Amino acid sequence: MLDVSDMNVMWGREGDAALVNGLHRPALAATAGTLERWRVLNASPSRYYRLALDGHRLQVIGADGSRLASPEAFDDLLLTPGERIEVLVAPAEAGSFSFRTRGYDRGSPGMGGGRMGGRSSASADGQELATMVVTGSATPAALPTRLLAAADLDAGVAGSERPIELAMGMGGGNGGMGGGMGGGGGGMMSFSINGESFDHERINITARAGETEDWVITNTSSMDHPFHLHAWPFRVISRTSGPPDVAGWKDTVNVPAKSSVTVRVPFTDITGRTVYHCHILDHEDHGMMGIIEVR
Ligand SMILES: [Cu+2]
Repeated sequence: MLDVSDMNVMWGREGDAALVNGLHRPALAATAGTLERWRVLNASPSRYYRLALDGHRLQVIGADGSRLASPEAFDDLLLTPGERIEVLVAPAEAGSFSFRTRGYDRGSPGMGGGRMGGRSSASADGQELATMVVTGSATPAALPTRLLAAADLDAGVAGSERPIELAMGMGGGNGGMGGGMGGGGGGMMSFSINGESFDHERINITARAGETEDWVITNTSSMDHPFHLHAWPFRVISRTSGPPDVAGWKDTVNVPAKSSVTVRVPFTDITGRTVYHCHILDHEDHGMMGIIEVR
């Protein structure tokens, strides 16, 4: 097992290099006049990517769990750990275009009474991930206009509201009953949801099959957390902070520092027991996770 400092766990480890399909800064061949369809997954354990492609807009056609009703154009897109997007790119002229990140500040643990190790929290600022190499010259290919019936994106009406509080702390506790320790270090880190750190023998939330709930996810900490719910996709209803959301069914949503996001979750189709958690793996592994049972 790697020896990891408490502060590295608080930040969430990012590693030294960002790879695309296992390669460092690969070239992606494309032809002018032909649509490119990219399915992008953020498989990094902690790293945030605010994605942009020089000279092109990203035409989003899908998010985590579904298509959109029609393509939505973005100049850049924030993709946090666990999130997926599907985009169309319409190259029109020959050249090399950088697929890159732009700066994004995901906050900092902001506590512990000391230096943060001199690290910038603006993850991968301005880093090139890959290059799209376009040959030929042509008018851009037409985009599809209709992808999914609007009714398929309807989350209905919520019958109740459930507060979900994401908290982390160092050296003081935040009410997390289990203390949030994952072993090692001897520190006093705590990671909790609704005041409880993960316990595999405790069901934290019981919901009723067939009902729809609004989850008001509040992040009390000074850094972002990507919240992930297994099994039951949701729609983002509103947020108090952060870039606009894509309009599709989601299973992971970024909750920026000191802000809240409301998502609507229909508990339909299946019953059973699974988990929800922060998708920064160091946070999840140290307790920012809970068990939900729908019955
Ligand atoms: Cu987290």
